[in-house]
Formats: sequence, structure tokens, C-alpha cells
Amino acid sequence: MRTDYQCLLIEQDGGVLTVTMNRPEKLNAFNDTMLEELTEAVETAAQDETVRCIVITGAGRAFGSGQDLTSFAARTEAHTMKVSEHLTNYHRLVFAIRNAPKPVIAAIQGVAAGISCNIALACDMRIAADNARFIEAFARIGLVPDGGGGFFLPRLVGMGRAMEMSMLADEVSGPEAERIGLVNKCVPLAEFESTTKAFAQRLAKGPTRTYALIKELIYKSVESDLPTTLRLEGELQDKAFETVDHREGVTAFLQKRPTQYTGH
Ligand code: LHQ
Repeated sequence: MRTDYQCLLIEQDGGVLTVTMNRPEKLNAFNDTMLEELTEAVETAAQDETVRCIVITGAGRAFGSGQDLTSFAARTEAHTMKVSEHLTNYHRLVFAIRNAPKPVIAAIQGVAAGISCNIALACDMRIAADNARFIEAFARIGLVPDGGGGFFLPRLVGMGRAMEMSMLADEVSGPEAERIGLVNKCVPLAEFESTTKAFAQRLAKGPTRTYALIKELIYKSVESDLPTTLRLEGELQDKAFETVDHREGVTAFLQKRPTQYTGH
């Protein structure tokens, strides 16, 4: 993995790669460079067999404040590009996260607003600190949720709450986000780093190939019907049965010892 990014910090600890968005003076608002770098980092980590879990987080007091409005306003006023064209860059990031054959976790402390919030929702799981503030900020400036928000929000929290978050654009706190299923876990800020680390390390020591198959099963199922999903389940289980980690799991059980998954 390259580590010489302008707007990212990269750290690998065993199988866990932590990618930290690093524009703290702008609350990690996305400019073109940070978006391009984050996408490249996730795409590269997705291919790197030494990386078995990716954590996306933010430096300073925020996860992210959405699109950098200072740089974008100048561009839209000059009519140099349509917003939808710009959004395709975010879509590449969304697909990189969803298609990565390994778990991708968002670790959120402080504010996660606008498209930063929705990038967190694109991840497979989310851990929040109790100071987290989730804001679908778009309607505050007369916009619709983008970056996949219209897809992820109703699937995570249901139609009614998705509407409320999108229309009123009020803040949802970390504890409330846990209560409504927007995040998997909310912990006190003092425990945020250690909890994220333990969660990610546990995933990085899991049966990585099988996790990729689980991602495929779960994500395809929400856009599919029962017969199709059951067919897919069979296909994926055939593949899972062939993995080294499946054999290791059964052997460890029979030998009454902890598993040692290699991710193969
Ligand atoms: C910022 C930003 C920011 C620049 C804080 N940009 N500087 C996609 C594609 C195309 C077009 C448009 O949109 C999109 C999707 C989107 O993401 S739309 C939503 C964009 N984001 C927002 O509307 C949120 C704007 N920010 C805020 O409402 C507040 O800053 C929040 C609620 C995030 C945080 O509030 P505070 O904790 O009170 O912090 P602050 O407002 O004092 O911000 C600290 C600094 O960060 C400040 O700079 P300064 O020089 O005054 O210290 C802000 O100007 C800067 N900043 N967000 N998105």
C-alpha cells in the first residue's frame, strides 16, 4: 500500500488497514484530492491479500462534513460541470467499498454530515463514539441525499426515519443512531479507539473469503426475492465449502482448540 497521500493517513496493523481522512481544519470535507485518494486506497486495499479488514475514519473532531462547499461553490457558479458528473466520482468510492471482498468498517466520532454520512452508510458496519452527530445535511441547502443515501438510509432505518432524516436534516446522536440501527455499536468516546481496534482485529482474523461471500449474499438479497436468494445461497455455500478456512473451522472444533483462519 502506498502511504504518501496528501489528504489521507494510512496505517496497517496486522490485517487491519486504517484509512484516516485528514483535512481536520475543514472537518474532513471532501475535496477532489481526498475523494480520489480515498477511492484509490480502498480499491488497492481490496486487492491486497495482507489487508483483511479496512477501517475508514476521520482525523480531528469529525468523521467528515460532506462535500467541501468552498471549492464546489466556485465551480458550480462558473457552470464548469454538472453535479451528476461530479457524483460519479463518489459512486466509484461507493462501489469500491461494497465490492471489496473483505469487511469495510466506518469508525465515526464527531460530525458525519452530507455525503460523508452516506459514505459511512455505504460501509458494511459502523462503530460510533457517543459524541457522533449524523446529519443528512442536504435538505438544509436544498439538495437531495446523494452518495447512495437514498438507497442505504431506508434499508438501514426504515422509510419513516429515512424521510425524517432527509427532510428535516436534524442531527442524530451516536446513542440514537445505535437505537435505530444506523450504527452497529455506540461506545463512550474514551473507549472508541480500543473498541474499533478490537472489532476490526477480530474481523481481520476471520474467514475472509467467506466474509466476501457473506457480503455478496446479504447485499444481493435486499434487491432480490426468496427463490433467487436461496439459489444464490447454494452457489455461495458450495464456494465456502471449498475454502481452507472452512476445513480449519471444522478441524478446530473437533480438536477443541481456537480457530486459526488464514483468509483462504
Ligand atoms: C467546511 C464544511 C464543508 C467546507 C465545515 N465545506 N468547509 C455532493 C456533491 C456535489 C455538490 C454538493 O453536495 C454534495 C453532497 C454534500 O455533501 S452536501 C452537504 C455538504 N455539507 C454541509 O452542508 C455541511 C456544512 N457544514 C456544517 O453544517 C457544519 O460545519 C457542521 C454541522 C458539519 C459542523 O458544525 P460545527 O461543529 O459548528 O463546525 P463549524 O461549522 O465551525 O466548522 C468548522 C470549520 O470547518 C469551519 O471553518 P472555519 O474556517 O470557519 O473554522 C467550516 O467552515 C468548515 N467546514 N463543513 N462542507
